[in-house]
Amino acid sequence: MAILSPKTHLFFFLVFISLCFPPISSLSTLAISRTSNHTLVCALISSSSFPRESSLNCTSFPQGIQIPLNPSVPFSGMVGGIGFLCGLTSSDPTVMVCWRFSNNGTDLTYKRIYVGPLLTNLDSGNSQICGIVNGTNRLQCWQWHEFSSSNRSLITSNLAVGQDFVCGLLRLGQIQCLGSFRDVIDAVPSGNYSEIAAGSQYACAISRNGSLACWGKMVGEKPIDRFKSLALGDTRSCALRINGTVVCWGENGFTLPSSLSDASFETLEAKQDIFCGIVTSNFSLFCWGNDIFNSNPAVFNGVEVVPGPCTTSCPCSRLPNYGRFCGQELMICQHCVPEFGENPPIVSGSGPSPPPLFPQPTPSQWTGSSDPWNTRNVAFLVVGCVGSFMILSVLVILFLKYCKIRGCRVHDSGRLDEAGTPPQQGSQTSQVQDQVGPQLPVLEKRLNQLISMGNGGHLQEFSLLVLLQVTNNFSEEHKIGTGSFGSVYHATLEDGREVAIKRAEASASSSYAGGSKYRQEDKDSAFLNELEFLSRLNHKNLVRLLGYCEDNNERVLVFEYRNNGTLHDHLHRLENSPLTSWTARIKVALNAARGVEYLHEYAVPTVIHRDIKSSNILLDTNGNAKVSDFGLSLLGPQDDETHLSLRAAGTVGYMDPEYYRLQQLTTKSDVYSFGVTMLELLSGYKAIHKNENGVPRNVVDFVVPYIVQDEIHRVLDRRVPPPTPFEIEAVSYVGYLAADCTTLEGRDRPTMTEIVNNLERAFLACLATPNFSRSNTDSSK
Ligand SMILES: *[C@@H]1O[C@H](CO)[C@@H](O)[C@H](O)[C@H]1NC(C)=O
Ligand SMILES: *[C@@H]1O[C@H](CO)[C@@H](O)[C@H](O)[C@H]1NC(C)=O
Ligand SMILES: *[C@@H]1O[C@H](CO)[C@@H](O)[C@H](O)[C@H]1NC(C)=O
Ligand SMILES: *[C@@H]1O[C@H](CO)[C@@H](O)[C@H](O)[C@H]1NC(C)=O
Ligand SMILES: *[C@@H]1O[C@H](CO)[C@@H](O)[C@H](O)[C@H]1NC(C)=O
Ligand SMILES: *[C@@H]1O[C@H](CO)[C@@H](O)[C@H](O)[C@H]1NC(C)=O
Ligand SMILES: *[C@@H]1O[C@H](CO)[C@@H](O)[C@H](O)[C@H]1NC(C)=O
Ligand SMILES: *[C@@H]1O[C@H](CO)[C@@H](O)[C@H](O)[C@H]1NC(C)=O
Ligand SMILES: CC(=O)N[C@H]1CO[C@H](CO)[C@@H](O)[C@@H]1O
Repeated sequence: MAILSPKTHLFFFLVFISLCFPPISSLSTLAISRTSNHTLVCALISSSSFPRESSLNCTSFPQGIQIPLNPSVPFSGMVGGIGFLCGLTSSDPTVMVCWRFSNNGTDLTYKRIYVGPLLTNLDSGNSQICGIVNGTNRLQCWQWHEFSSSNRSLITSNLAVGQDFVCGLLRLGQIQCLGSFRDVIDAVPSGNYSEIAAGSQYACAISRNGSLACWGKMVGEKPIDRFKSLALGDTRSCALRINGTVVCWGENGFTLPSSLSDASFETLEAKQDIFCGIVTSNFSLFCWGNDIFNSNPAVFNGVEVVPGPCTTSCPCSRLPNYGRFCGQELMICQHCVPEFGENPPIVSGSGPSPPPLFPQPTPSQWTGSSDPWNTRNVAFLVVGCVGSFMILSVLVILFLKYCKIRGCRVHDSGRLDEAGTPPQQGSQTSQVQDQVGPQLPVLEKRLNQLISMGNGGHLQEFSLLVLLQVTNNFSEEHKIGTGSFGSVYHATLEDGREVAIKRAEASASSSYAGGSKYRQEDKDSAFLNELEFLSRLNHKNLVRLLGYCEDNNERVLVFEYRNNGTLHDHLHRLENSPLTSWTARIKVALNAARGVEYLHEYAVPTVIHRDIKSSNILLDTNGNAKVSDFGLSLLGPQDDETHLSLRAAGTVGYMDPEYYRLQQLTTKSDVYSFGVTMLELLSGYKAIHKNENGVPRNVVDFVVPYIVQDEIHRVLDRRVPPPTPFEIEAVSYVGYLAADCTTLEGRDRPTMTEIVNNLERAFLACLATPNFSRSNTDSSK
């Protein structure tokens, strides 16, 4: 067996630790770019429109530099340096685009320097940019050859890039610096830190007790106080006190302009000699450092700048009322602040040893000493990780035990009736019922398997009584749609979850019951087999199956439900359609295509959706799309040959003519329906609609001829402003793609993977004007 060096051990332990705790995002929502004569200040401006995504806005001081930005491309962060600005899109995959400009801003070039997974951290010095890739925690730098990705950076947060060095914090708060600038690399202080920043030739960090440590070639005296954030330039520095006010120091007695000395800031940014900050009270942006700004520091006054990146978790507190900046389930973090009252303001040097000041992030409490490789720490971490896993396991076991005793599922009312036991009054309101009736062994076994699979907590059996109650006996006012297999009802469960309940047509179930050559147990087992399979489909662009209800005559599936409307509603029903840009529409198509691709390519066995249409694509408030209604074949008649259905399922207008003709169902049938949906997205016409003379018309017959003659502009949805120069190529590209999808012969249509790749390309093309988009995706030049 190979003997691993302590360093290797350490590496693996830290990899292990990073898997245990998700990375902390530190992107910046404002950036400063400099040229010798200009300062360009860029910020994410919050938008109130749907989808709720912020737009990047840049202002040049004095006027001159103009970055051509597509207003409908959402950005999540940005960095600036000398003669460049880079923005990180909030799309998936994440794209980083950079603009370079000459001194007077005229010589603008554009380059896409990164396409890939999310970057959790991004920072730039005057000329170098580094980021941390989500998932692997790999450090990636651009324009910096010695930092190959093979270098073992363990930095997980607070990336800080200076001139020829990069520093950051490790998981437990220790500092790591890499690079060739020895003044900084060789003087890294030990201890626990909550934030770090880099100037061009020095760095400062805020220790867990709020005091400041600086090393390298700093100009001026560091102030004595307690701080929560920093911004460092070339020879000037500013720091954010814990009460939100700013103090500055540096060359020639640099100080904060007195007009800002009382203002409370949320966050700061610096480049060379210019500093900017977002004011806490109204999120306006103020800058200082040269004559232009000092005389009028308000840059975006009265305009709300997004005060921080939207992220999934925070190490300390989160900003109140972040909802208007971020979509669902995202939040904006605040800088970590040492607790008040614990420590008197710092008397430098000695003092009582600091009490643990950070109640929230558990990892920090495990930091034992300044030696990051301390075995005790690692042991604690291992115990922590293993411990939480064990707690989880114990919970699962307890849950299973509980279920065994209490019975977490309800027998269908049919059998209860047969057993002559009337349903109890109280049982109607609860999915957990005490009654355990006579059991079908097969059913029991399969259910136990389902529950013990680990999906157990996810897939729930609902009692018919409960479903009847929440839908008021499947009443009309709960009905939200009728699909090929039955009706869909909207309801709110007792626990507050909103669900879509899909119930098979009585006719379907009777035809199902009619084919009585199988024993009931076999049919139940087949149903559960399929359910088990569906419950394992898990993709962010697929609506999640929550549970089911199975009864002699009832087959019901329960799905998650987000009441933000279907694509059909957004295109045809809502008065002022919120899908107001071509970029947003292409994004919806891309999202939906990814969901269908998952069904076709990654589900084993392959799932053919059979009923793709705009009303089966749900949108959330961020303009993300989820495909619903897959697996509804469960609710249809059961045939011996699943792929050779006699009753062609689907919706008129979307149905593959080849499937209709040959009764041969393949994944290419879904591709056809998806193509119709894309035509709908582009033209705004329903799949079947009436022309000017009131004659019904098919969107394929009407729109495709224009597309193939390169005249798509004549049939584009008028409710969306004409494509911007950024979007023109992308829109016609998507048009051709939709035309390909709707060709008559299935074998001539692209696969869903090809569609996803093409839509991705189209979406990326929306990021830049054609003139600038010729560069490739080379990533480390
Ligand atoms: C940027 O913001 C200014 C006001 O601060 C506004 O006039 C301008 O239209 C915005 N530009 C873009 C592209 O949104
Ligand atoms: C830049 O500023 C210098 C003086 O600082 C001036 O001589 C030069 O003309 C300026 N260039 C432009 C393009 O404004
Ligand atoms: C900007 O600078 C470039 C050279 O860097 C020069 O060719 C161009 O004429 C300048 N434009 C203006 C408007 O000053
Ligand atoms: C980041 O990586 C983690 C772990 O690999 C993953 O669970 C998460 O979904 C990723 N986040 C994004 C936004 O890609
Ligand atoms: C680091 O933090 C731990 C607990 O939070 C503390 O015991 C230890 O003294 C700290 N180390 C330094 C150098 O401050
Ligand atoms: C913030 O704290 C500093 C000293 O730490 C103090 O001088 C200043 O008055 C305080 N400002 C406010 C607004 O509390
Ligand atoms: C925002 O707050 C700052 C500082 O408190 C103030 O100077 C500025 O006038 C405010 N702006 C608006 C538009 O209220
Ligand atoms: C705060 O922490 C730093 C380093 O972690 C230490 O040098 C300093 O003495 C501490 N200050 C107080 C007041 O505990
Ligand atoms: C900054 C740093 O440590 N760079 C190193 C990265 O790795 C290569 C070899 O893989 C070294 O040559 C660099 O010095």
